[in-house]
Amino acid sequence: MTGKPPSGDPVQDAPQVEAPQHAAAGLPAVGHTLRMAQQQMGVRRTALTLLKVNQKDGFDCPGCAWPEPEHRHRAEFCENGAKAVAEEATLRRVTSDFFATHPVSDLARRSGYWLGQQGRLTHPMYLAEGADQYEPVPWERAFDIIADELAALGSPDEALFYTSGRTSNEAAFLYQLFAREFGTNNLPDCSNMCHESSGSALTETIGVGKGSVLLDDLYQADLIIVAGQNPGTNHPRMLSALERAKASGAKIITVNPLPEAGMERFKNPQTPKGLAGAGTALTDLFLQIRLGGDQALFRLLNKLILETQGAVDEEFIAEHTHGFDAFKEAALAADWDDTLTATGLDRTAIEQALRMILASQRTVVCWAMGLTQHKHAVPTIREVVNFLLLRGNIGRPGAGVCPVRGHSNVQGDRTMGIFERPAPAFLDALEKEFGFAPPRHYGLDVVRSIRALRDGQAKVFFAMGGNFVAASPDTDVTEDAMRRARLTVHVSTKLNRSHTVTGARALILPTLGRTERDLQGSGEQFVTVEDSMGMVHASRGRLKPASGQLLSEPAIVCRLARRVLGETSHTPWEEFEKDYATIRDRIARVIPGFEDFNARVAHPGGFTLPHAPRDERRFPTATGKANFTAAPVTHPELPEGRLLLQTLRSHDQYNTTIYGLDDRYRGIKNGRRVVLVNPTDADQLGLPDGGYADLVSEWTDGVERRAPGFRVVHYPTARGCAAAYYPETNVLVPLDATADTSNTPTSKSIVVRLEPTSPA
Ligand SMILES: Nc1nc2c(c(=O)[nH]1)N[C@H]1C(S)=C(S)[C@@H](COP(=O)(O)OP(=O)(O)OC[C@H]3O[C@@H](n4cnc5c(=O)[nH]c(N)nc54)[C@H](O)[C@@H]3O)O[C@H]1N2
Ligand SMILES: Nc1nc2c(c(=O)[nH]1)N[C@H]1C(S)=C(S)[C@@H](COP(=O)(O)OP(=O)(O)OC[C@H]3O[C@@H](n4cnc5c(=O)[nH]c(N)nc54)[C@H](O)[C@@H]3O)O[C@H]1N2
Ligand SMILES: [Mo]
Repeated sequence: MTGKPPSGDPVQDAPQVEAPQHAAAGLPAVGHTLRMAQQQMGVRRTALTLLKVNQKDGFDCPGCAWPEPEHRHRAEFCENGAKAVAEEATLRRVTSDFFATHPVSDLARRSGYWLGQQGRLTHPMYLAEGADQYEPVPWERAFDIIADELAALGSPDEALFYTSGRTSNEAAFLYQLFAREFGTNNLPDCSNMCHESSGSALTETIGVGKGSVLLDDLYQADLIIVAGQNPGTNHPRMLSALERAKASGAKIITVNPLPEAGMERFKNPQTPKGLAGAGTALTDLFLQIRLGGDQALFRLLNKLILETQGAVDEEFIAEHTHGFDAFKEAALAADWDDTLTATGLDRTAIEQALRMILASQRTVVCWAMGLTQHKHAVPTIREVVNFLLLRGNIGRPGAGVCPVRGHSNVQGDRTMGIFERPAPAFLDALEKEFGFAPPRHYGLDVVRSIRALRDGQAKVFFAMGGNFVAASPDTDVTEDAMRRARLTVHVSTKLNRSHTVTGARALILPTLGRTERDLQGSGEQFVTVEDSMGMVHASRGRLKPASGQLLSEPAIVCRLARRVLGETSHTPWEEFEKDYATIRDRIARVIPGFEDFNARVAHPGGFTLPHAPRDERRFPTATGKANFTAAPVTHPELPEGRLLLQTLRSHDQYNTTIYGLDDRYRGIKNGRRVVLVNPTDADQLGLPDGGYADLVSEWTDGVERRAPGFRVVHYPTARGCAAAYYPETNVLVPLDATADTSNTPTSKSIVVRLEPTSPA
């Protein structure tokens, strides 16, 4: 199986390599931001737009889910937030004419970068069966096409309703309501590939699948451990919070196979010292761990804590936890040598970490994809919970779990019911409020949806945002599966790969972005989002929409629901479309924590959702207590001559949206097909720096998956590990390689061999 690099592309992927940097942001970031923004938006629009990002009367940055501080700077955004905004607020347009000159067969040869660079989608487009060209279609006809295909299904479970995490609370609530009135819980979402492991582990152990800290907790912490996360690129505003925490005396331990510039030093572009000076050193102790070694590390640390006199919080354990004895027995069995093998760390580094941990009265652990995308991701995160419970680090100021979410409203979408395995209480509330019987059996997640398409069990694929075929694992398998659908529909702002790999028929439905004014029957609307720390606030777009033809996401769902469900639905879809406040009134009645929603969200800055473990040290788990767990410790096995590959983000991309071809902090320029390899490993494997290699993944199904033509870069990553960018490497991730319990693709641990080749 081969994922060929796209040809016929004006962009040449010709990587140049410099030494990696050791500090993030500062003046170069500001220059970079303005340059990229102005290319897309021009000078005036750049100034107008960027000043509204994350202001109390402005729109929520579509960049990431990091919360807004109470005291905001006039420019409360970051380089990568600005790129996300520019990508949406661009003045470039993909009109109906564009599709007339670019048949699908042409678009399918283009790179994701090229597709995204064409600009905003302006008109609903339809690809008829057997056709090679999208044609403009009136909205009503588009809804007819969808309704016809849905009506032809043997069962509602043959339809899939995917969501990416930018969708607002209002749109997400309506979307899941529509899917369930239609009769299915098939609501796969990007979370299935992202923080599902965090949700699984936290729900089981503390009873709430979300983080338990607020920004103030970070400022009050004595110790912050950042494991498996690269905030300098993916959550740049987190660096300001870490800087402030350090100023109040916090220590930081970074756990990562890569030395990431953002965690080394931060030059805050919002302060004169940060702009021009040396900035703040963030990391006090860097643990350069091997991929997948985190469970072993935390298990050993737990043993060492248990063996230290007076180190565990006995009162907390006795009063609030369950399962301590079994956990203690397992933890005491942890072995130094096994841990050193699994982690690649040396003993003194772990002992130093232990001293910092014991010296801290208030510890926070932050993590992202480096922990969630492994086979043993769920037990790894459970071990982090064990670690925090041991010293009572949950439910008091300055302490707790902090899974840092990705998409700007991915957490809110889940709160709104975008979940293939909804809780019975949620369905009960929906049933009571809307007077229909929602389906009670579980629906399909992302990986199961792909299998269902592949096996002909699902026939209609509808996506509320995202880029499913590029973001999903096993690109060739996923693309073949998608081609077997009867109908594929994408509600999108920008052109992407998923519009070119279609079912027999396909629709592109262009929608408003966060930055744009949303005018409906009752006047100008706002929407709401929930950030990574459970804060809910309003988001108001100000820009003129990219085209007069765009419909908002809530409007699309309302019109679709009316057309598909007709008389059978007693839900006031028309009223919802006219006035989003009426949607919020219903959310308030269905979802706990949203009581009096409209009044509370009118408050500048919004409100914080309740979180029982954080607020009252109450743990709504099956045992009624916080659960210690005692899973066996594992780590990825690496056969001789192989490397463990992680697939990660460059500094110039937002998931499958490629902003540019540089990864500034890692010293990579003008290309994305690079593989970072430890120099000692590279020498042993006969891979010179600057040479080229195919990446070949080896999986138990015996199929060899190949990503050709990567430039080898000798790079200071942990031994045995390699790194390359996603989505190019998704071709290597087997569909069946998923995390236990959460079913998340193991995008951070793929066994590969590197086959030297000549440059493409
Ligand atoms: N600019 C920008 N911002 C984004 C995104 C984007 O693409 N671009 N994506 C958004 C989304 S959806 C998400 S989910 C987040 C993702 O945010 P991150 O999780 O920071 O994203 P990744 O690039 O996948 O980086 C994973 C980090 O974990 C480390 N790592 C990998 N494996 C391991 C491991 O086994 N153990 C440890 N300890 N570390 C490991 C990697 O070296 C890397 O530093 O960012 C969000 N924000
Ligand atoms: N190998 C590998 N694979 C991964 C990952 C990895 O680390 N490695 N990370 C995984 C993670 S964490 C995630 S979250 C997923 C991301 O998966 P997705 O969320 O599906 O992918 P995105 O690239 O974020 O989606 C980008 C598209 O969203 C559309 N869009 C942007 N804004 C809006 C909007 O406001 N409304 C609508 N309707 N559409 C909009 C645009 O058309 C754009 O092309 O990928 C996962 N895949
Ligand atoms: Mo994500």
